[in-house]
Amino acid sequence: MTIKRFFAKNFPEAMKMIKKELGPEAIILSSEQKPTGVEVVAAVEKEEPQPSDNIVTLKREIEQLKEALRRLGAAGYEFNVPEQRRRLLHVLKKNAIKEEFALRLCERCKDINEMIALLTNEIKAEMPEGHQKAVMVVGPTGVGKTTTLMKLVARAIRHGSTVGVICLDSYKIGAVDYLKRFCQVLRLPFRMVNTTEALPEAILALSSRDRVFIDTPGRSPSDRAYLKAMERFFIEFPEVETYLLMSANYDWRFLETTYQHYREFPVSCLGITKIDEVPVKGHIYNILSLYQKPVGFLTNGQRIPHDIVFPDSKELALMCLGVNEVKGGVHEAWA
Ligand SMILES: Nc1nc2c(ncn2[C@@H]2O[C@H](COP(=O)(O)OP(=O)(O)O)[C@@H](O)[C@H]2O)c(=O)[nH]1
Ligand SMILES: [Mg+2]
Repeated sequence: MTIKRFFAKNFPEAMKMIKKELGPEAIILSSEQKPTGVEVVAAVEKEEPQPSDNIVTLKREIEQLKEALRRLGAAGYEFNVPEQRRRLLHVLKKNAIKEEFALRLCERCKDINEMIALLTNEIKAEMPEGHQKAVMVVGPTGVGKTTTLMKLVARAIRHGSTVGVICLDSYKIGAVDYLKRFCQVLRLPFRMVNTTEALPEAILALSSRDRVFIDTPGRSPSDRAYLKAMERFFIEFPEVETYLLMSANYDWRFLETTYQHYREFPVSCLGITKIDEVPVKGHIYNILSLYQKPVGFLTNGQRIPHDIVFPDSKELALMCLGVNEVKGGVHEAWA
């Protein structure tokens, strides 16, 4: 409905204006005599133009096209993958293997057995223990360095080695105390150092031990000064083995950021922590594809010394694919 107010000298003139502007169907809603003339409010019911059937059909088709494009986008490159490999791709993605890695893997295999063989070959599992006397555990804050170090110390003792412990982590008071008590109970020599520069001396002081484990600060990977000091240490003291810890529950963006910070470190192996906290294990593949380093061990819980495992390449491949191998070579998740 259109409503409009008109002013005219008299009523007949107002009606003329109304008819001209609103047409013959206009109705008068009110009129009022004013000192200078008359004020009339008139209205007309104007029909909204209805879209023709063709336009309705066209609109619907456009919506359908938009939806098809949206789905095409969401499915990514999958449309280029031959039918028989789509299932492989779906399972890789379901297990959280990053899409670009999943596609590259699917291009190279046509069934699950080939995929297991490929991953087994690609994933290097290697625990470089015993090659060097000193082992340093590095990684982002809260990744599990101190906890893992205690698990590794307990294991070394079980294997008959004499062990010393150095702590460079003076920032997390509680965590240091815990490590200190752990060493007291096991009667292990324990040294606390506040700077990277003091590390070589502390390592030398423990040179009578078979193995020396070094815990490092829980600092943010964006702490450039700390990272630079560590890089200098590695240049001056190259005979230290470095285990870089990454948590299985890190998202890809965080992994990429940490990679920028730790890639200058001479990493001997990766330790992937908190695999008990993720429902699927493809993250392991993502982490090692990024770092291109062997996996030394996985940690799967908070219990010291129990929750640490040393899987081989095939076990890691099966884990990443979410496959349980059962008798006769049938793979449960794929049966
Ligand atoms: N669920 C789970 N928690 C872990 C694991 N490893 C360490 N944690 C926990 O993660 C938290 C941080 O560990 P901490 O060793 O202090 O990390 P740091 O800051 O890197 O030394 C603690 O609560 C640990 O008990 C693991 O494999 N699984
Ligand atoms: Mg710590």
